[in-house]
Order: sequence, then C-alpha cells, then structure tokens
Amino acid sequence: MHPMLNIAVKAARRAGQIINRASLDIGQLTVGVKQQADFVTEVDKLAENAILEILGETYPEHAILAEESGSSGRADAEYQWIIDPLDGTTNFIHGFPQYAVSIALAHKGVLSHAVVYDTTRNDLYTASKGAGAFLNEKRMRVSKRNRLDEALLGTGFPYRSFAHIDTYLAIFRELAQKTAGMRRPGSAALDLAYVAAGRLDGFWEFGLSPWDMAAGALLISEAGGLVGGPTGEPTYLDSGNMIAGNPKIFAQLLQTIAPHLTPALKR
Ligand code: 2AM
Ligand code: CA
Ligand code: CA
Ligand code: CA
Repeated sequence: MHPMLNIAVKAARRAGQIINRASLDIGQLTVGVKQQADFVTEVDKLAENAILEILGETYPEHAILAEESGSSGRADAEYQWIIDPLDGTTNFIHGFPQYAVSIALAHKGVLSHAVVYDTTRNDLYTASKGAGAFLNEKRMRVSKRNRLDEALLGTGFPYRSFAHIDTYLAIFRELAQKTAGMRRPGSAALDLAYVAAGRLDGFWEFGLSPWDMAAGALLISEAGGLVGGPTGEPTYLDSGNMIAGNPKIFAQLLQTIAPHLTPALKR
C-alpha cells in the first residue's frame, strides 16, 4: 500500500473508532442544524479533528478541504486532502447503520488516493490511481450488467437546495420505469463505493459537495467504472451534479437524463 494511502487508512480507522463508540449512545447526542435539514453532531467534529491531526502530523504542508472546518493551507499546495469525517450524519443520528468516513487525496488537482470506511461493518474501500480499487483485501470491479432494465441504481433525493427538484423528479419518474430499481441509502460516499464493488450498477445525484464524491469517484474509476457530470463532462467535483456507473450503464444514464436537463444542469 502506498504510504499516503496508508496514512489515510489510519486516519479513517481512527475516525471510525470515534464514530462507533459514539453510536452506542446516540441518545446522548447533541444535534446542531447548519441549515434546514443539514445536521451536525459533536461526533462529526471529533472525527474530523482526529483525521486532521493524523494527516497534519505527517503532511503539514498539504492543503485541506474538510466539511466541518473548511479549507486551509496554501492555494498553490501540490496536495489537497478532501475529507468528509462522517458521510450520512442523518442516518447516524437515527441509528440507521449506513454511514462512512471518506478521505481522498488530490495531487495537482488529480485524485490519487481514496478511502471510504464503512464503520458499522468494518469494511474498508481503498484505491490509488493506476493501482486498482479494493474492498478490504479483495480487488473490486464494477458490475458487468449492461441493460438498464436489469440495473439497480443508487441516488440521493434533493434535501437542501430544491433548485433542480422538478428535473430530478422527472428523471426519477423515467428511471423508476426503466430500471430494476432504485435505492436511496443516504450516504453518497458509500453509494459510490457500492458502484465500485458492483452492488449498484449506477448512481446519480445533484447538489453534492466535493467531500461526498472525491473518494468514491476514484474507487469507481479504479474499479473500471465511469464518473462524470450530467452531460458526461468531468466537472462534477465543481458542479456537484454527478452520474456514475459501469461503462454501459453510465452511457445509458447520460442518454436517459439528457432530454431532461435544464441549462443550469448542463454547465
Ligand atoms: P453528510 O451526512 O456528510 O452531510 C448526499 O445525499 C449527501 O448529502 C449525504 O451523503 C449527506 O452527507 C448530505 N446530507 C446532509 N443533510 C442531508 C439530509 N437531510 N438528507 C440527505 N442527505 C443529507
Ligand atoms: Ca453534513
Ligand atoms: Ca457528506
Ligand atoms: Ca459529513
């Protein structure tokens, strides 16, 4: 394992310990609301601090983009860590066991290492650019399913910004009729890990943040899948609008979604 990935794994496991310990006593959680339906707990912050401490000890010169503390470091830093200490906070608060730690490293803007850690199952998803994607010790591949009518898709409902809800629902209506099913587990990072592992054949969501997507995106591309914006362009990390899947399903998703897109979603 590459030393940088190794440090990321160490940080993810430390955050996972904090999350798992706290999950035994969710009745004691103090829940804050950042904005309407956007919740944060002290566990999100403790987990993030633990990650930042481990990364900072080893790589003090690297820049950081983390959900709870924002960005820090030099704008011209070669390396940037993109961190979601707890993806699926709403699930965590409810004791619904579907959440994860997500840590990615970008080198000169290119994703190079990724960890998604499913703390409730102790499942570790990792990837390094050019070296493949792994679930624990085992190599991951995206699914080979090539028919949309046999495909199981993951998605996330709009929850904060409802700018694209009509478009979202129109696409949902069409895909609900054209696919084998859709799942909305509530942790985007873990949904993307499932695409990489071949459990989901595709995924789509609008309005995501970079820390929801960065690690999962590298898992998918290293597992042989494709990731892009709604028209296939590579700008999803900026726009937050993301389509992913095995290559066959990715292409069919783009085709299905295209006629619904508004100008704002084509940017
Ligand atoms: P979070 O738990 O790290 O905030 C995509 O759906 C992402 O949106 C989730 O992975 C989740 O990341 C975030 N999110 C925040 N509030 C949400 C809510 N009320 N419902 C669904 N997702 C939410
Ligand atoms: Ca959040
Ligand atoms: Ca998140
Ligand atoms: Ca989070």
